Amino acid sequence: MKNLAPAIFPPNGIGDTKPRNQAVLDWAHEIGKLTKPENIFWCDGSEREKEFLIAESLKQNALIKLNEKKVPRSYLHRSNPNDVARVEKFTFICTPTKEEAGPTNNWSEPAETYSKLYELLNGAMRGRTMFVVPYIMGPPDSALTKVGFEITDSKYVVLSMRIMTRMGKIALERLGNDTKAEWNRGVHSLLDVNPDRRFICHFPQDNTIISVGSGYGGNVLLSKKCLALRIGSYLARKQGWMAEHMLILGVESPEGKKHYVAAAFPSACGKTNFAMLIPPAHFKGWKVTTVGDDIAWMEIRDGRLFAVNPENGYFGVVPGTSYKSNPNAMKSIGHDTLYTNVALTDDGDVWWEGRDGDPPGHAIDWIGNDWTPDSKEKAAHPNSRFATPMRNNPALDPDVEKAQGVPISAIIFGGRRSGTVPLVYEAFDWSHGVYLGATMASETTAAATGEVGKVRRDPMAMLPFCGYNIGDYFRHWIGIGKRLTRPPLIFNVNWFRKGANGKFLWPGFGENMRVLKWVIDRCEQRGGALKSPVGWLPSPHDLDLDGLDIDHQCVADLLGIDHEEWQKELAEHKAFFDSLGGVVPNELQEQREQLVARFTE
Ligand code: OXD
Ligand code: MN
Repeated sequence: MKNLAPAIFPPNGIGDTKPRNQAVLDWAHEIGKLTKPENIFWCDGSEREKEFLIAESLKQNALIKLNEKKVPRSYLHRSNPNDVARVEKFTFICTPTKEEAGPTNNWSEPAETYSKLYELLNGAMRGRTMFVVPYIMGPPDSALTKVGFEITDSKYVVLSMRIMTRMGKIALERLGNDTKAEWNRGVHSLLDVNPDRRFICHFPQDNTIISVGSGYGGNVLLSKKCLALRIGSYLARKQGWMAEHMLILGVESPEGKKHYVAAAFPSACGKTNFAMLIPPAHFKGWKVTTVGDDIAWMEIRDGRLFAVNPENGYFGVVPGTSYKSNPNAMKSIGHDTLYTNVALTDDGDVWWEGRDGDPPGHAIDWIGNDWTPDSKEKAAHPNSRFATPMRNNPALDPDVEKAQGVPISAIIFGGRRSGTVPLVYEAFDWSHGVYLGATMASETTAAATGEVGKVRRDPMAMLPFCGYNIGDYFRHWIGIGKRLTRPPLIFNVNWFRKGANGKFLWPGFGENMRVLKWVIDRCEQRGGALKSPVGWLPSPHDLDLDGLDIDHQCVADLLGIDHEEWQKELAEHKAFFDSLGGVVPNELQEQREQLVARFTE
């Protein structure tokens, strides 16, 4: 096997912070015996460690240093072209029975899967360094926070984990010496980055993840999709909390009244943009702040939902990011950022499709080939990414580290739908809201391999991330609602509706503040709405559209409910529930029947 990650040899004082917890040591020893690395590097999260890893990565061409004046302290990594997105086909939930994984997951028997993976891992780190990365997910003092360890043979993974998690000594301290304490075991090896040997396997009962054959963030930063969502959702159900694919933002009015909102949109549907929204000039005095851009962990306190962002950084899609679409993201990724698969300009800057200004006359594309504006290929891969510390965000919420999290006033579901679904509407109550989440759908994007642009049902944006039976997941949502005395209001949004001419009807980006404002008005019990079969709909004058160049017909089209389209939609809801083979709880079947009935009233 070609050695894709030759060993590195740290000087004394780097790479030698061994954990004291015997359970961790035993596990690392076992994985070392199996993978047979040249040496073991125990990470501590220090600056010295980072400098050393960067220097070695530069020597091995795993990173390219960017122009220090243009993007200080930032680097470019190019992945293998066969390895640019999450691979849902090769992602498995390995529960003792297939029923526990449910109809929406690939299932594989745990014992057989362990033995297949151990065979692949046998000797896989020969000539490589095995890194042991301790990290926590969640604010340092939160009760929701979890400890994880990731073993990897990739320096890029270690450097990314430094950005995306609170990594190093902080985790060793949090775990302590208790050999019975809960912590996640993550093993990752690049192997030879061959799609035929690419498996992302989760063993929820063992709190264990094994990922082989990939170097792409969503498959290998095991803290994120694997722990915080798949294993996280399994633990959350068992322990009575929620792990969701949601951004969290704060909205503060000019009078200083603040609400927090969580929103679930599928991958690459604008969660990062929404979380960093800058209100348009018309909303003078309003402020939006970011708690998180991808994942929310929520628990019930005083009858309310409180949320924390388990992550420490943003792993966002680069193409389309600009001062027009997301100025705060542009400021965030202007320094201390690790880019993957964007283009490199001749002056050592980065470039991507959709960046402000003219394209460069010449660049090196994401694969490493010459590129000019006349090239047929894209300069940056459509799923090229940035990893940037959340502290780079000028709009970071001041309570992002708060142990108890932030109280959630509203939950928003949304997808990318060119037709049928109105710009915004509100559920009648929690159960109806769960139905909105359970039936949401979106056109697929480049964040996962497969066909792009195909409408698929993606319940709560968790289809690729729910680590157990989706029917039980729906039941968990309904059960949470019963425990809430002050539940958040639930909404559905669709920024992507198109008119007859095929053009988007809604300007999106910062203008989404107008929809957010209506959501907040509803939370404050002052926003107007009309009862429709699908839920509470704003009438055009309930939305603050002052100063927006949009004609009446556009607004009517955005908010319209086309009964014919909805008949099709209702049939699709039924087909989706039927496809799940009897796991859908009665409450949601009843919601569907009520929705059908409302259309005949
Ligand atoms: C992500 C994803 O990277 O959802 O956040 O794919
Ligand atoms: Mn995501």
